Amino acid sequence: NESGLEEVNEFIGENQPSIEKDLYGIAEGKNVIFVAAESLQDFVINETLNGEEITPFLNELVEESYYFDQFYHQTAQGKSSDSEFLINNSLYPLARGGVFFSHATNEYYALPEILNENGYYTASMHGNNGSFWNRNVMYNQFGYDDFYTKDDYEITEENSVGWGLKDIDFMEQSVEHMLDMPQPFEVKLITLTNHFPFDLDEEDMYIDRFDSNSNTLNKYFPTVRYMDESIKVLFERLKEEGLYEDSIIVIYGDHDGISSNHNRAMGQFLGEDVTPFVETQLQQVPFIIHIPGMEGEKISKVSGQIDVRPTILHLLGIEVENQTIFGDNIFSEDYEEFTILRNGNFITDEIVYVNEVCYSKETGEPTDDEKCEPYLDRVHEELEYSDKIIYGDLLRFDGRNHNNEDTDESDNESETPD
Ligand code: GP9
Repeated sequence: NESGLEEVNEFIGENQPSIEKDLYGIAEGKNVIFVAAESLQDFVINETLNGEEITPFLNELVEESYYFDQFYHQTAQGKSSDSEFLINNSLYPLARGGVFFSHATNEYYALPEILNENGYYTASMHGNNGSFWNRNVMYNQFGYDDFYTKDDYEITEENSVGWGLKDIDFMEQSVEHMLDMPQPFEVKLITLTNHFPFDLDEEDMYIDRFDSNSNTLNKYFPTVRYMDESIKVLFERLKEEGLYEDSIIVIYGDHDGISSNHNRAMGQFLGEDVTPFVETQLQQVPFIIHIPGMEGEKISKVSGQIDVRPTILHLLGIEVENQTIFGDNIFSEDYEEFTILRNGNFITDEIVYVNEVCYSKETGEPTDDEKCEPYLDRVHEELEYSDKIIYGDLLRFDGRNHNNEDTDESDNESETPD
């Protein structure tokens, strides 16, 4: 009921996104191009395998972008779809199941809808079925103007691998579509090639596989390298078509690609045992904001996907009053380094709490429980309030949500990727 929303908003209280004047509105009116980097974890950035860079393009890019190197994914079983939920709503996904399936007809007040209200055309783009993760249903509630799916791309046997259209071809064809879009636009490019089981054609292998007892980890590096190349192609094509200068490009890793089943092999790559502490650090994914003409900077604040929306809206100079959200603008001086993972683990600038053990970040060793205790109630409450919004469909009382009836629903069979 309505009082449920009031209670949540009371809890959120002053936790409205804070303003840091320097960067406010710096990207006003620009196109926003999100790249959802499938399974991209942060440990590959600035790393080599057999002396070769794994992500040469991203390594260059982070030098001339805002690069958040302590940024965590906060997804659960809904994987890629959970990351979309977080980024568009600044709410937590559910602990079990996928909110894209269980609560796809709820009312939301999502980022595309806010951007629509501010004169943007919005679209999500994916070289696979529109029904994966029930996106074609959920997107109606997010307010996307259009959803480009495999029917909008030229897909052949030659330009496909694994799960569908190869990322380089996807980038090239997506830029073609962008040329027909009204500006400013917000698009989300959902990449695919770096998806388990990380299959790749020989001709696309820019680096060799790793050599360990995990075939999955071994194959991960060449597909990451391929995705890196596809992002380079995206930048080149945007420049060639004159779209680059008027766009900001926002790249985020959607979730981990290498699960704890591969800890031994991962330990071999990292040169250290994958303890629960290290495993939590491995949940870091890259978050890169590239604004043409700006130098950017490395920002080592602990942060997460829940912060993406307020951070981007801040750069665009779009203020939204009384938002029911749990993230904050990472650029702000008041930003609190306190990131909650969906399983209840959490990270601050000093500690990492994993499976009820409190670790010192400095040593990676267990430390006094007292250091973690002050946060425990907040973790519990924040996740619970976010769940209440979803279970109670509380945003229907917000009054600002308008369903978008135009999104393509022709492909209505829902599928999970697993
Ligand atoms: C499916 C793709 C992959 O369309 O986005 O989803 P994932 O398995 O990574 O959640």
